[in-house]
Amino acid sequence: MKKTVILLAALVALVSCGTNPAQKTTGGSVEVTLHNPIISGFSPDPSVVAVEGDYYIVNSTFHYFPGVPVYHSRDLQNWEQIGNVLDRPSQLPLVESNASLGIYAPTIRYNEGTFYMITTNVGNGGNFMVSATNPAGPWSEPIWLEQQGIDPSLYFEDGKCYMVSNPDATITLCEIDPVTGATLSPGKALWRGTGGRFPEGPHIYKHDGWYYLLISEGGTELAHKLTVARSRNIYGPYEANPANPIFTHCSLAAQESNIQGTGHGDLFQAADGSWWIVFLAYRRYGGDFHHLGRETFLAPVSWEKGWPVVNGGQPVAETMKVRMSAVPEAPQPESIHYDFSAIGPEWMHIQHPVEENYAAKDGVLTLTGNGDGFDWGGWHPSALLRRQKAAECQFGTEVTLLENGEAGLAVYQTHNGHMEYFVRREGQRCQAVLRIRLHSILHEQAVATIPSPSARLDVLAFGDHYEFLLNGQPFGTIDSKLLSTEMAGGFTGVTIGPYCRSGKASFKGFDYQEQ
Ligand code: 6LW
Repeated sequence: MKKTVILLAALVALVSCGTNPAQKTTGGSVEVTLHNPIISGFSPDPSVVAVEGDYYIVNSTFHYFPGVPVYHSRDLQNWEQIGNVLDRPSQLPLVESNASLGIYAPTIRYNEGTFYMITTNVGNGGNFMVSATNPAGPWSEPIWLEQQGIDPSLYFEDGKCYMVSNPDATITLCEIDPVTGATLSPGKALWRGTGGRFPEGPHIYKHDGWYYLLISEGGTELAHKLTVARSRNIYGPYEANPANPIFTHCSLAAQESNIQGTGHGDLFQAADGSWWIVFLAYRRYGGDFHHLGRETFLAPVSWEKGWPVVNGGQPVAETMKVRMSAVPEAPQPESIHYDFSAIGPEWMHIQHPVEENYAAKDGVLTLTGNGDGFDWGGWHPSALLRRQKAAECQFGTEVTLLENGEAGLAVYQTHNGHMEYFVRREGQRCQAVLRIRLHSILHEQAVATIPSPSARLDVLAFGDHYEFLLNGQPFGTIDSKLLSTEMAGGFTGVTIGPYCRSGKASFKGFDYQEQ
């Protein structure tokens, strides 16, 4: 009788465990809810490395300084920015760089105690790599590499270091010296993909005695996809997976998804032996438009008949059930008041900052303008910009013009598409202005005379539009599609923050709150 009761209790426990929607346990792994993107906002071209339960992701940054953020996680869901790889001008020349030039896709790898990051600086030197013992930095000075093409990646094996990139739209491999960067073997053409345009983003992995070559094709827009080939020899010949593409949202199954442009991935094995991929995708708002940029997503990978399968062959979603060895904490919306006592690694500039134009003291940021705004040729605006990481959020500041000039908040996508919400002071005349630049159009959407050169400027961001508040009162509205990549171009995403184009201005902190 006693035995029956125990058995029954065990059965009830098992059944209730099995039906708990939040968490199911089998064979040492739990079913959890994964929230995508894992790194939101402008976070394209992710590459990942796993080192004993610590995971690091890097992203491309184009004309921004510092460049190539490094994010750390231990649970694959929550990622904290621990630094930037390229945080000194000597590592990152950005002469005349813009949102389509500069730092393209980086790769991060680890070998025998050293981290390596390899990438392309388009327009300022081409392919280079840097190294560090701590991924938070400092990273070395750049070593410039001979083999060109974009999206270089590294693969280490038996004391050798191989580099792949895509010169002449052909994935090409050579051996290099990781210390000097010297080329040690002639470039060997490996694969041109399955016929999609822009074969790029190559990575080499070894699994079960095969070398796998993962690439992206189709371009970084709607037709983006991941394809794979394999060989017993790193130099080839590579045979394409008959089931290519192994992942794309350019499909019937995913045509209604708000997540599109999936591609540019990097495979990795977690500490528990499970396989995953990080990749980029964008989320659409207000139709076929995206303004937050390409973001970093995660999906599980299985191996079937010797080939990697992403997410069981299914499209990904913003929340999805996956199996992990532990339940990660649900990510929390960010809510932060910056008093500028410290400038964290998330703050960026367009090209290199002119240091003497920035000062922070007692919770007040003071910016001095040098005439540069966000149009073409305004290469060094006095501006502190961070990623808008949520479609629905709110940000604001209190600005005071200390001299004649223009200063306020920037909502910046590219030199061709940006908004400024600012105070203009000209002698006794002070105005609040909401202005948008879209290619050849420069439009002042709202202008109001204000009694003093101070104003509280707040922006409420919704998926498809922005609303602007002047001293707490509605001031204007602008569609976010006008700042979308489809309209404004570039490879980036919206960044926001205080700026001063001319004169001198003080900012009483900066608030950023996600919904
Ligand atoms: C990047 C290329 C790509 O280097 O876009 O989506 C380019 N993939 O791989 C710029 O991000």
